[in-house]
Amino acid sequence: MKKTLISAALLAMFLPCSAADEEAEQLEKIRNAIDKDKDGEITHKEFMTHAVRWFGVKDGDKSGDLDIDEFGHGAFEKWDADKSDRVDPEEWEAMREAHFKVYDEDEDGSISKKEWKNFDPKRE
Ligand SMILES: [Ca+2]
Ligand SMILES: [Ca+2]
Ligand SMILES: [Ca+2]
Ligand SMILES: [Ca+2]
Repeated sequence: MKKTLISAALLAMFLPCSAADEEAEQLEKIRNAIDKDKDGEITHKEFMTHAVRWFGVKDGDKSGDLDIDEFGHGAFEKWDADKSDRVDPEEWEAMREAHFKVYDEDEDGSISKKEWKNFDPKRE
C-alpha cells in the first residue's frame, strides 16, 4: 500500500502538465465567471449572485432542491441542516455564506485574486 503511494507521488513529479496546473486554470475560469465586472475582486454580491445561478445549474431535475447526486460531493450531510435528504435554496445560501467567509480572509467584503487562490476547492 505504502509503495503504491510513493510511486504515484513520484509519477506526479515527472508529469509535465500536472493536474494542479489544470486545476488552477479551471479555478481561474470559475473566478472570471463570478467576477461580473472583471475588476479582479469578487464582492459578496457577485459571489451570492453566482451561488443562486449555480444552484439552478446543479438542480438537474428542476425540483427546486438538490439531492445528493445533484449536490455532487461529500459535504452534503453537513449542509442539509434539517436532514431532509435535500439541500434547499436556503441551506445552499447558508453554505455559500459560510464559504464566502472562508474565502474572504481579511474580511474586507470581497475576495481578492490572492484569497481566491488560497482556497482549496476540495475543502468544500
Ligand atoms: Ca468584481
Ligand atoms: Ca433536484
Ligand atoms: Ca434540507
Ligand atoms: Ca478580502
